[in-house]
Amino acid sequence: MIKSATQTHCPYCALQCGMQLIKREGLLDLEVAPRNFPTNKGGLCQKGWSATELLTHPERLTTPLMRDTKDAPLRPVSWDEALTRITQEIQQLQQAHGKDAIGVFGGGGLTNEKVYLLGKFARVALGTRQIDYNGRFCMSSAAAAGNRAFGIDRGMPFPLEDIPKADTLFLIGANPAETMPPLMQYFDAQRQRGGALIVADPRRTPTAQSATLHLQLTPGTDTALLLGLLHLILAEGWADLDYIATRTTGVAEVQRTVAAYWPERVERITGVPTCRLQEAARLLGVASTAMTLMARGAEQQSKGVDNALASINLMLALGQVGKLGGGWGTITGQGNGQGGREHGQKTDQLPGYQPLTNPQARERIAALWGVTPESLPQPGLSAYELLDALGTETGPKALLVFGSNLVISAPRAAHIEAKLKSLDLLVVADFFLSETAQIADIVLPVAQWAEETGTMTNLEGRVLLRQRAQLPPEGVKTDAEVLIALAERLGHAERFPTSEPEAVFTELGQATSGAPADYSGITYEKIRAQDGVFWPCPSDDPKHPGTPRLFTGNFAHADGRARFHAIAHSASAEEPDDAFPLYLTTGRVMQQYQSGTQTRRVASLNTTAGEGFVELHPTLARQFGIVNGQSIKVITRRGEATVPARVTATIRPDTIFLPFHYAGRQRANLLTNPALDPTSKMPEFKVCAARIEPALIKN
Ligand SMILES: Nc1nc2c(c(=O)[nH]1)N[C@H]1C(S)=C(S)[C@@H](COP(=O)(O)OP(=O)(O)OC[C@H]3O[C@@H](n4cnc5c(=O)[nH]c(N)nc54)[C@H](O)[C@@H]3O)O[C@H]1N2
Ligand SMILES: Nc1nc2c(c(=O)[nH]1)N[C@H]1C(S)=C(S)[C@@H](COP(=O)(O)OP(=O)(O)OC[C@H]3O[C@@H](n4cnc5c(=O)[nH]c(N)nc54)[C@H](O)[C@@H]3O)O[C@H]1N2
Ligand code: SF4
Ligand SMILES: [Mo]
Repeated sequence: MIKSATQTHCPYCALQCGMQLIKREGLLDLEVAPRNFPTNKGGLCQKGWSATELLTHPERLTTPLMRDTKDAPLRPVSWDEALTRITQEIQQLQQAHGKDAIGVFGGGGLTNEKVYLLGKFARVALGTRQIDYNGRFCMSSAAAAGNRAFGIDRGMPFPLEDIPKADTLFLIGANPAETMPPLMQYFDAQRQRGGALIVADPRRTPTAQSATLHLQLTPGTDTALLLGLLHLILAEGWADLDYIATRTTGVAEVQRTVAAYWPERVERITGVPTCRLQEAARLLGVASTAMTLMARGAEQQSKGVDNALASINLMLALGQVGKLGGGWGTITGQGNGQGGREHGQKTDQLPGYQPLTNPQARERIAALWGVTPESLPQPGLSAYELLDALGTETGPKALLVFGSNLVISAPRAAHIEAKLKSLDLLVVADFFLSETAQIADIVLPVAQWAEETGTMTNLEGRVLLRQRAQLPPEGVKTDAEVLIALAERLGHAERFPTSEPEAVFTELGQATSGAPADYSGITYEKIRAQDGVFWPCPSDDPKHPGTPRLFTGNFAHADGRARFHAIAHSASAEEPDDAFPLYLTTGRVMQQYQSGTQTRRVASLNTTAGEGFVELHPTLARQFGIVNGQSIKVITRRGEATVPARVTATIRPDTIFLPFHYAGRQRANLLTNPALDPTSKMPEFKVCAARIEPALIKN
């Protein structure tokens, strides 16, 4: 007998598939059932289907853990003991070194309510400028480009239902067949309508295999490819001159720069044959509707912002942005990757996408929070810079981590692991003993997605409601309860009156009223009634339905026009040479999620994808006498990893690929280069130089 059926969403990626959680009489485990939600339409991937296994997992943390000295093991303690020690250490460190001695690291998997509370906690209860989050490693390049070109960043400025309306669809550095399987139904519908799909990826991924045209470019050469396409489109007269004249500025400079990217030159840089480049330009140029979707392949580079801007230039030149079935978007990654970058856990930002440096925004938010504008800190360091500064003379001496497993996911991970270990105090809130929690001084056990309510903003900018299906296990608190308890102990009880999600959401709405990401007209009731509400949704009209499509009339810049950006191709921060002759790139497999804390604990996922690997081309394998399955050492200037070889003709012969989900010696981030994009501060996860050799011992 069914006791309850809760309408909610998956705990993992930004598609935030709708699902139901069924509780049956006499059974402990919740059961996942389909839900006819407008985005996934009942579909879920393997990760979504198996998500409830983690609620009752035997390794679930149900009591705070603490170590008394750096060498002592973690031991169970009461909440009171854990919170008292955290409070005392924070106060001592701030007394000795100033407010910025405490750092906070958030995550794009946290609900909007938690993101909002975390940002407020850092600025008000801690008074520190040192807060940033893992979305910096995920969405920051596309976000910066959207802001510069359109005046606002909403990953997809249109709903998913527009995808099938594109005559030509261009996917750049995205592998949704593995990273968002239910999304593929939109691509299938687009193909069935007779549309063309172009995929730019150094690997012939399952996504590329379904494409009309695959551009198998050299890692790190996206800008050159995109400039080459624009060169051809302008030369062939396929640009929309009316649109350019009435809706954009800055094209002249772009015309000058792309002149230097003739097809043969672009072929030399990218390895993409001229005939394929010409075919791609034609498919885009003659289409009446063309849409570009980009993801981490082109964004996680030291020139990720340039790559995104170059692809926006292309869609602007074709007059596609703001057209139904056309446009430019990025495929946001983490569950709340979109909302996570809007509500104040970014170091330079107040809720609603308001700059922390803007005097009017500071004044408004300070008034709402009951503090003076002067007391709000200024921006601090970006994620990698913050981690790199830990334990230094001027850097934070303590770090509170909510929703990230940095020992696995940060670039140059061995260095970051050493930095984390050098801290006076490392606090990690998690539901499992992640690799980062394992080295913490204090670990706080928190509730999982099915045990708390809160909103998430999906990849389309649609604000959704996750609803609690059952209470957390005894001994476990929600992240919000932890933040409120700490704020109280730090003497700020009156400014943090509640951890109750709906009340926090109302405050978040007030904080964002009139801001770019305006949530003030959104309520839990409206989300339930409408299957989600697209921001902006201002409160001046209580019936405001939200805004599924942006840019149909105007862009968000003051003059209403989009900006072209003149860009030249530049090399990646580290190119192959004699000592490190191969390109190394990294990414994902279908069965594992991110740092793997969750999915490596799900038996059905881990039996098929429980181990890391390095993909390499048969030609390369022959050259080194390597056979499939053999243990391989992959070496870069940062370190070495040991993984089994996966020999496959789907990868370029000059490139190797490692998934980043695995721990220990299989960690891809032992190898990666933390070179940062100058604007977005995104690390170059997708390109560095490597060499390989057979490993003597097994990994
Ligand atoms: N199964 C699964 N799904 C996930 C996640 C997960 O961990 N596992 N994570 C979620 C999150 S947070 C994110 S951000 C998204 C990421 O989703 P995607 O961006 O689709 O995933 P990635 O595998 O990181 O990268 C995509 C592709 O970029 C290619 N690539 C590598 N280098 C280059 C390059 O120089 N240029 C170009 N054009 N392409 C390149 C890779 O070969 C890869 O196929 O997935 C989300 N969904
Ligand atoms: N080499 C390489 N490295 C990469 C990437 C790549 O493509 N290549 N991709 C980057 C990208 S796009 C991303 S998004 C990052 C992601 O990497 P991480 O930031 O490590 O992300 P997760 O693995 O999702 O980490 C979330 C951790 O928080 C816990 N957690 C989940 N939800 C909550 C919650 O609500 N509250 C609390 N307190 N804890 C929670 C999980 O159990 C897990 O331990 O990795 C980046 N690193
Ligand atoms: S695609 Fe993403 S949101 Fe949907 S079930 Fe899979 S992991 Fe969950
Ligand atoms: Mo991500």
